[in-house]
Amino acid sequence: MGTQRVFCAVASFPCFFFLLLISFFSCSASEDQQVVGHGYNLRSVSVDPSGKSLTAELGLIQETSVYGADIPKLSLLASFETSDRLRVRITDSDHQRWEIPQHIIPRESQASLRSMLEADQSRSPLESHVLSSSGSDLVFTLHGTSPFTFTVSRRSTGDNLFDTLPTVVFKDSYLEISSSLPADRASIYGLGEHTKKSLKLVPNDTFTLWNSDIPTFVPDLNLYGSHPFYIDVRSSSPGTTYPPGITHGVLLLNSNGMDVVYGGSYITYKVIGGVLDFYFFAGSSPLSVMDQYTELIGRPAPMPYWSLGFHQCKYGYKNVFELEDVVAGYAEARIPLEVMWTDIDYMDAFKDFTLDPINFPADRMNEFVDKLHKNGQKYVVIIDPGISVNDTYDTFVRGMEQDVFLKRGGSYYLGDVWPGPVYFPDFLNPAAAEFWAQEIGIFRKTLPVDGLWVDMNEISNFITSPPLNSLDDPPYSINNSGVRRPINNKTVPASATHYGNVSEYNAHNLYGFLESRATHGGLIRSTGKRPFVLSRSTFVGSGKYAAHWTGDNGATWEDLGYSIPSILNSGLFGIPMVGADICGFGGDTTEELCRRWIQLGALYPFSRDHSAIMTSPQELYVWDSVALSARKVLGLRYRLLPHLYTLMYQAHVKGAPLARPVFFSFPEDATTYNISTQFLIGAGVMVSPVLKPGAVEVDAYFPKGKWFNLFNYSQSVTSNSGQYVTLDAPQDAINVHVVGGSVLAMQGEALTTRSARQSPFELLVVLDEDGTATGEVFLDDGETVEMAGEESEEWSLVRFSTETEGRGPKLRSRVVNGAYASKHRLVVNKVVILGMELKETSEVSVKSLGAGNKTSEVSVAHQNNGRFSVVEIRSLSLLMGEEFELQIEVEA
Ligand code: MIG
Repeated sequence: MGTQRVFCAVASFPCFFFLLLISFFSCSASEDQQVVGHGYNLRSVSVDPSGKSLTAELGLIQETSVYGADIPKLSLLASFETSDRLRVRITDSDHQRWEIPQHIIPRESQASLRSMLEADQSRSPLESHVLSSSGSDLVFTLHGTSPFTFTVSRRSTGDNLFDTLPTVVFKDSYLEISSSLPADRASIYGLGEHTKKSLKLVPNDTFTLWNSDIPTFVPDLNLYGSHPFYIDVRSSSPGTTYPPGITHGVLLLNSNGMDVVYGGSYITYKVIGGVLDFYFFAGSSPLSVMDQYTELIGRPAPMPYWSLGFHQCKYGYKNVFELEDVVAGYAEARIPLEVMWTDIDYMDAFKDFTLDPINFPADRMNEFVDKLHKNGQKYVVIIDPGISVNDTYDTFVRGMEQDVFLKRGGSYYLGDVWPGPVYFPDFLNPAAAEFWAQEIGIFRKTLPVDGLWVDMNEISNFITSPPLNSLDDPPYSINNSGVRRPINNKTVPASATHYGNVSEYNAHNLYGFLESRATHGGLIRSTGKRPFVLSRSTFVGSGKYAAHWTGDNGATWEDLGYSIPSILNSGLFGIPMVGADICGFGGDTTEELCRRWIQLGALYPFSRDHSAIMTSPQELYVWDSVALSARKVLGLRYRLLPHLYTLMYQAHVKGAPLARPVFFSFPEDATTYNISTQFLIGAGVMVSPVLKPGAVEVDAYFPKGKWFNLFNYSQSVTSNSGQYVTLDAPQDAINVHVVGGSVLAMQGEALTTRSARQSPFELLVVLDEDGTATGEVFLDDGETVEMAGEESEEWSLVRFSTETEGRGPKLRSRVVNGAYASKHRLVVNKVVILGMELKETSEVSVKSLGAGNKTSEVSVAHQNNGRFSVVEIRSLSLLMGEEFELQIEVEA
């Protein structure tokens, strides 16, 4: 193992690649045996008098011969937890099984289930049973008695959303359930984490969920996170009148390893433990599914304002001087750099919470971080879960004293990662979270880092330990690594035991979540501020605590393209703060690829350049042409910061992703369901990047609306019913368009978010065909732990709307909370209106009503043969915290 680690340390990328190749040749996939269960019959049903829940007893019809003994009696509970959320849970009637602890995803307890059933033995089986709560569009129906099936259907359309097959299998280590799907009308998204070329799932694919340190540059394999969640966007069925785009969500809340087979006309879950605990989210729009989903799993964490700035990282920065050089390189090139990062290189022998005394000495590092802070910049470092087993290492000694490490067979489990032999903190143990918070606190006294990056938390392990018991070798092999590799491969073995006697077998997929939570909590305790945690491994609900990056991509054009489905998926999983390593992690990038990548990456929610050790430099100033694009597109990003931050607020309060699939705003346009190469920022800004070498044009789809180029406000496309347009995309440009109907809050361009925030606001009002537009801005200090929390009044939310009647558009603001804006006297000094149709000779004047404004100077610029005009109103001084109206008057 030692030699392999040395090899990895020298060149991590080739190492992954090499190991992967080896594995393809040395293992062959075992047959995917199709179990056809005989199902269960319905023995009794009872409906709660409230009509909100139904329980049923199920009995095994006939044993099947593989994967162990069948469980004879099952209990089913269907309940409306809210009017938009239906839960269907099936488990063993007689024995308690592993379920995700309440402290991870708090939810309604099922303790009363058995007593309800036991209390009434007199019920007889029914032919069919329906649960439909008057407030809900979802209907649950039990069908048949032997075997039973169930459907979840939509009342308003009569559409079957989930329609189970009679072949349910329920064994100790193997559960299987299938639903048929309307192959021609269901568009499915989600089920991650995987690298896929297409955002929409393509039929006849198996989605394996088992957190693994497998690089992102290999498509289709199970990656770092597990999210057994999908959304299903339905096209209209022939003969019905309801519109396309009606969307629902389905979560199987289960942390065990699984294969999910999507066959187009069916979906099959093959799960190696836990219970069948389904949640159906009624939608009916993609955004309302996200609201309902994150209401259950937890709202995305607010991120500090600074984290929306640009980040630079590299594995292999050798010393503090190199860090200083990189920071200076950005300043000289006048490219925004908000956050400098350091990978494992800074540590003393790869020990967490230490500094290499030679290359990253504490005094010099403090000077460095201090200088960053004075300049409005931040510093983030990596930590790995494995704690070096070393009696002279204080963190290890304290961890031993506090007994926080993961065990196996009665002693601590010994893994092997960068520092060599390690123990892993068992984050299911509250004492481990406490230990972690303490260590973060102690380390931050040595060096006041602003955020933490938690890597390798799948858990990645350089060794595969031999099996100890049956947990290490379950009867059904999920398709780990695409070759049904053992679940113990390069991770902590399944037979390891966590706090509370929970097996790693059950908790494996939760580790990254738990480490993120502990790190988030530790940072709050140490800084008193809103934390920034970046985690590689994730699970359902990780967005509550962490941002995510897509892991080890390659510096290739394919990987540039994959980044779009990957970031959009993370948004669907409730982790909207996400990005891919800009310019590519593994291998040497090229000038052209890096240029196209920063054009796209400057518009990722989380925008960070990162690369592997030994790769050629790819900081944005390395090539002049890359620097030029960086200044241009990061310039737009920084001007859009108030808008991005408002999107963060919308993510936090209702789960809306920052980066969204195009169909999120245009669900009634079925062409958008297939788009994987464009995306939206928020509701109305569309990004159409170049993803191919040599290309200077891009074919972009424009859903219905008036679209304006956001860089120069030229009117680009009026799309009456949705159309493809070939756009110019010269080497230095990316196409970003804003659609009519939007009001965007913007500020000035700057090199840091701190100085951008000191500039006055500008409102960009983009009129739709009816002359209307809406938008909002959320403001606070960007670092208070809670966003718009109950104990603080120090925030603002202002809504804008424009209507056009008579002589011209009228823009008005509605202040939901003006406290923060008023206290800081935030001012709008410019309003730009796009989409008015003026003659060359038209005279435009402005009347302002309400707050604060005295004089204003109006200028009108005409573009596109005078058909669409850019009306710019300057020298305003409208107070953001008070309501105002601006009436634009046009004299023909
Ligand atoms: O074994 O810390 O995905 O971003 O640079 C590799 C070194 C460990 C993997 C992360 C990557 C990081 C690298 N890490």
